Amino acid sequence: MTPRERYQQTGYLIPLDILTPAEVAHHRGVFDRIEQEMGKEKAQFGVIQKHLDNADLWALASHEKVLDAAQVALGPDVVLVATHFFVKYPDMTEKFVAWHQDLTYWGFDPAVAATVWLAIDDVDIENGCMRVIPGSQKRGQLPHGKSTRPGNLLSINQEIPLELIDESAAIDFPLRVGQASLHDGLTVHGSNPNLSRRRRCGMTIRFTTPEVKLAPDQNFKSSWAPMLMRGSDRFGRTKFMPWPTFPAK
Ligand SMILES: O=C(O)CCC(=O)C(=O)O
Repeated sequence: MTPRERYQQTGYLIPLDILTPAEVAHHRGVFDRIEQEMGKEKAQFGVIQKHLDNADLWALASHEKVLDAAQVALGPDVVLVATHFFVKYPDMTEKFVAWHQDLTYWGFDPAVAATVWLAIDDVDIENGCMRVIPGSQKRGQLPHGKSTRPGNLLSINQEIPLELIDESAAIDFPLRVGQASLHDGLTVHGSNPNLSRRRRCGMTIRFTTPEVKLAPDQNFKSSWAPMLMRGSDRFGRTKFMPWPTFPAK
């Protein structure tokens, strides 16, 4: 089975080796600096679209291997729309991510998207790595309500009603720093609290295709930043932003 066939069957691929050890060493301090400037409370869910003005985050969002992964999911023409960090700190043990499907509130037409989840720290069951329900993308869009459990990191506290999910089928997504997973925008996923003494940080890099008409995002309350990263646009539905430029270091 090809990686694309596996992705289409399961709704995900894991693990993908993205960063070399030298790249990991270079990027190790990048999020730490953002966290210091912003504070942990904000950094856990508030680092949104920073690849537009941070050269190091742009290097990650536009990394050749990240784009290769996006093409496995979406085909030759890929559009970067957003980046966002999910961070769970060891001293904030109630924080979790409720079961959800990314596309629910995105207003994409057609509903096509894929996310590369790049591990900024080592992530495992103990520190609350991501979990997915294999094959759940085939169920299409599921209803979402509000979680009654305190600590949901999702922006509008969304959650798929638990009676619609078979949690016993969930697969854990452990990764080493610099590795990534790839998941479909309709794959049901979430994550448990961080019960370790270690931070759990991941960068989501979100992609779609030029065919998709983008509505204003109802979720992050910030705009999509569509950029054509690979391939071409045969549809003319989206006004792409130019790639950001940064002064040479
Ligand atoms: O990092 C997590 O636990 C959840 C990530 C997530 O919901 C996403 O990548 O869409």
